[in-house]
Amino acid sequence: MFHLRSSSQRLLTTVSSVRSKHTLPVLPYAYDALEPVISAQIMEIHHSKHHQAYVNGLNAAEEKYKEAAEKGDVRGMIGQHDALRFNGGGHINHSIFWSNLGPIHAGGTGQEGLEGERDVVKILERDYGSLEAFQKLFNAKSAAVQGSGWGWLVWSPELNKTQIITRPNQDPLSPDLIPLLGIDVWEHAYYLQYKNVRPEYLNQIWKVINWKTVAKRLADAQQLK
Ligand code: MN3
Repeated sequence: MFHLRSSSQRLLTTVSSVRSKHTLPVLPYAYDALEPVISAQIMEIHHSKHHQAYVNGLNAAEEKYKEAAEKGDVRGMIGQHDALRFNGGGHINHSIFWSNLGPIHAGGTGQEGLEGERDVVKILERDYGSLEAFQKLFNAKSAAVQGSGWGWLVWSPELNKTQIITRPNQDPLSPDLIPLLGIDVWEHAYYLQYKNVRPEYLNQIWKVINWKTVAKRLADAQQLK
């Protein structure tokens, strides 16, 4: 009886830890689908190596955090915070990034895709004056990120407007901001193709922004009010 109990408990623990493991999301398009803006080589390495590493790191950090918590080891728990921030942020950020991109010819991307999303256009014109002014400011802020980081268009429920903000490294957005569009400005996102010219990567990437996903995020965010 004791053995049965303990093995079924062990099984439950195993099942729950398997269930909580994070996994690499499947891309909704092929690695070469964003060419010529982002090469297949960049996409494959970025998704299957870099993002996978964040997923693995997050799972490992969660496991260590859980072990420390079970032992009541508060210092051990605190010791995992940097790894959780980096790998957890990396997993969250990249998952949003992939969904924000789409093939040029699939519809919904680029300038045409943006102009087709009237609610997004209305908000961007209200908050920045014009679409051109929005993209110019977004690119300038994102190009100016020192080292590695992200550029974001977010919805602030508190201010009832959008904001363009940048985050260093893999720092996730603060929980009071809702991400609408994120662009990875780590060198691994563009270096094999654009070398050191981050501004050109930023000029080109608008051609593969999937505005349908931005519009959906904006609509969901505004419903939270
Ligand atoms: Mn990246």
